[in-house]
Amino acid sequence: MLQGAFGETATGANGRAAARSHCRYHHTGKFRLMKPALALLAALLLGSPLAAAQPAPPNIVLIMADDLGWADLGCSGNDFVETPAIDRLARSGLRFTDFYAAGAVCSPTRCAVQSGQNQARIGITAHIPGHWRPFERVQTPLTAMALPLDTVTIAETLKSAGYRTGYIGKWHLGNGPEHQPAHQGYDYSAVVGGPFLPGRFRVVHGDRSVTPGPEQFRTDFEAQLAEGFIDRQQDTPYFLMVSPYAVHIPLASRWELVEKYRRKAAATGSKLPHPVYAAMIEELDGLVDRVVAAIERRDETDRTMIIFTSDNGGLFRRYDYQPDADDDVTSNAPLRGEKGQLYEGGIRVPLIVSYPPLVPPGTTTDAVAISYDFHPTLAAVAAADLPENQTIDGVSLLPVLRTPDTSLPRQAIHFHFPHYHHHRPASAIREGDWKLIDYLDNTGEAELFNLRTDLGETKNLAAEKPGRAADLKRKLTAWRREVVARLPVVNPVHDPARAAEWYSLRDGKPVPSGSRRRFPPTERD
Ligand SMILES: [Ca+2]
Repeated sequence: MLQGAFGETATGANGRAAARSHCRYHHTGKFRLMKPALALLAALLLGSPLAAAQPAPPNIVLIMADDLGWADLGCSGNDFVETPAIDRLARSGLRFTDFYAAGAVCSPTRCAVQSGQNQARIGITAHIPGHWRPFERVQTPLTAMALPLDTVTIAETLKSAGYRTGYIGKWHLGNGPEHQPAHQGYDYSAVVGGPFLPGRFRVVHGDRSVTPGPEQFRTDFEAQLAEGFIDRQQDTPYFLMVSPYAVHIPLASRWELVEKYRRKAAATGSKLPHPVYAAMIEELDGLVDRVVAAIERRDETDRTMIIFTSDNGGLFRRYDYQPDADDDVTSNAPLRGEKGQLYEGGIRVPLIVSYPPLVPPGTTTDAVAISYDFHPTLAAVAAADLPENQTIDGVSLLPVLRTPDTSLPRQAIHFHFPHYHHHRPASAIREGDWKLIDYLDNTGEAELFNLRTDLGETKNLAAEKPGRAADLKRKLTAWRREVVARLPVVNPVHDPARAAEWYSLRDGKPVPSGSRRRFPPTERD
């Protein structure tokens, strides 16, 4: 019944706003819904109790972990880490099996979440400021160094519908004070910077009135900030984005938890994930637990949509691969590859959505969805208008949230990562079960995979199915032209012997990765 009630948003107290929002989808041709008059008629036929039960636009809490892989959770089949709160969240809602981070690294995905656009349009194609390898085959484009202030963010869209907005944790969409969440539609912000151990992090932008305790770890501090924001809310619906730094390197966690996973690794013979990484995931689970509990204490579970996801796939090892700098981190098996690659392991990530009045509990979906869908989805949930003058590449996932086996009206999703970072510059397209990775390093190489029969991307079918490969390459090329994607150019000083050398974009000097020391993994090290 409740599900049906939400289905009639075009008729209740928020009827006009919802109808406007739906019409906008209709105009863009992305979405076909009942016209408002028909919706009204349908509601009349269904009777007034439904209309009366219409829920108000819910609070929305979006938790986006950093570098958490697709296979790093209990609910996605990992039997080494313990994630009871996240697993409970999955049981209370819908888990996506085919959800993609729009980028293979941080900033591009964050750009897509905020804007509702594929980040290739904006030019945030690498983590800010990006890697620079001057002697590789191609010179790669610079990434944009901040999310432009005229981009309408998801916070600005929700504010226009009366939401109060908050941002906590890592931002990574511009370093200057003028590019922080406070200037991108967030009423409250506490941007945290620094690694995980006590005394090494603090609020760097926004609410500096809260300071970490002397023995407090970063993830716990971010949980405290999130609880504080939720506890302070009044009757206005709110949107809170919590973006903890966990489980990014440098790996560090509480000694007791690390010891627990070291013992577990010894007892089970488990090699991956790394015990410190497993402890960090459990800390992240604790953050989710505290956020859910804060909502439950206010008796607002039925009025709050909780979303949990990650900004890119899991990491094998740090980029410079220094022995002892950071040991092997995780595996994304059965997926191939890792963060920084367009193989599934770099981009396929967890997504869980819980919202009892709308989302059927304990369900999964294989609907193909991507980070730039959040903006139009949350706009639809909040009955907010999408920006007038900003292309929205995403589609609303609302039909899937309501009915998980619904298919979405979209042909393909696209990735553009023209950088050297764990792999070669490339773009990719997924259309149905097929995926093409098109390398942009002047080799003309492409890989074609069928994800239904070969989830692990073990068999490149490009030579076997040249027609399919050519068709997808043509579509991907057309898409790159449409979004004016920045491309690498041939490097006149290409030197294979020096290709792996890495220079800093900050000071133009070689990165002294050979002298990198390992961070202490616990407070006792
Ligand atoms: Ca990341």
